[in-house]
Amino acid sequence: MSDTADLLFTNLHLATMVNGYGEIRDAALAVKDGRIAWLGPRADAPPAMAQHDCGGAWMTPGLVDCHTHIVHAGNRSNEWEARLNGASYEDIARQGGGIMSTVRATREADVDTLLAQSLPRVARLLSEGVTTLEIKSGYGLDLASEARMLRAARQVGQRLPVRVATTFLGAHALPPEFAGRADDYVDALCEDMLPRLAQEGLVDAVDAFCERIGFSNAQTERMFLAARRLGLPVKLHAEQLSDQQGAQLVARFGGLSADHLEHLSQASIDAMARAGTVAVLLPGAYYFLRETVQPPIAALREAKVAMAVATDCNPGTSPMTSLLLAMNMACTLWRLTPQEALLGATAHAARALGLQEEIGTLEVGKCADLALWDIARPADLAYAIGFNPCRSVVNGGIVRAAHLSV
Ligand code: DI6
Ligand code: FE
Repeated sequence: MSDTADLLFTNLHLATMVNGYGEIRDAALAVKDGRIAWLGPRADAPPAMAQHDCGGAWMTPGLVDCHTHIVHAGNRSNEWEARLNGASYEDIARQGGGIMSTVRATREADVDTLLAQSLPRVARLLSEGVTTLEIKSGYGLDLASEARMLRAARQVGQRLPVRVATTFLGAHALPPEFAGRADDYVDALCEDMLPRLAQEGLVDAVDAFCERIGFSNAQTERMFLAARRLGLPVKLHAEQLSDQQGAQLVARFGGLSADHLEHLSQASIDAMARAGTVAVLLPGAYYFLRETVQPPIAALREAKVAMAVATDCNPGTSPMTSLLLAMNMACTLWRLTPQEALLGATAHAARALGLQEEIGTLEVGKCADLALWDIARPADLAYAIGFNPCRSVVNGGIVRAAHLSV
């Protein structure tokens, strides 16, 4: 076996995302067997079977959207419009609206219908250089419907050039058949649904919605214990609407991430820092809900908690399929630096999925999941609003056009 690389990307600048941007100008990057085999100054490039002239583009790690509910059926623009025309929350709830309308639509959808509705959203994300995508269940809320969501999520990764990490979010809302019996529902999740779905290989991580209107800390802890019994990592929707100290709970379990975090306390920040739990920031939901309490960015930065940025793509609170826009919002609304935003969509997002050994930075040995951009400098990725400078994308060493038709 020769040491000659399969493919050499030349005439480009690298943002390796190791120690900040980790810029290497006038660089080259070699791929062998789908992995990064070498990177450095163009003048030192090794021989390769083929060359790809990048025309002076910038290359970053492929982007990672580490928090989405992108597989679901139906949409809630009707409710959104009704509210903007003066309907109250109660009016909408009385007409069966809100999260339960998505649950009804998702329960009625077979896997092909879920895919038909979800693939265009995913394709939109992938056109912006996303190469890894987390997809949560949580709009089925019964075994068969949660299984369909997770099977559809796995199929997204077979139908489109993207690595998919699945998360079981059965503890997202209380299904109507368990009204008034939340503990019985959590029993069903822990003892029946999660073990079966994990057995089928459908679950990479376990999440819950820990909130006054969601699940209690005690119920969340039972989910985490069930996950631990199955050897699955945990993450948590925490401190989105109020401080429940959910982030401390997920940190105590060595969780991958705590997500949302607008109402995060200093004690929880300290617990996350000690545990290495990533703070996943979701500015789309903050924007769409017109929230006013910002996550404590300066304190997270001070405590050296890794911050990720994701779309939270969902029909109720963040109907968003642009990770670049989420990065812009994190900078504009919350004062992340453009470098933090890009780390948040690459290296730190990979950590939030436990995939930091495989993806998230440009380093020898990592998977060759890459994005090429027609930009002047890395900050341009968070700067522009509604502009997509992605020139092409590389999945495991295979080059594809940025735009995909599904
Ligand atoms: N937090 C949210 O913002 C979404 N889920 C969650 O746990 C809302 C989901 C929806 O309204 O459909
Ligand atoms: Fe979410």
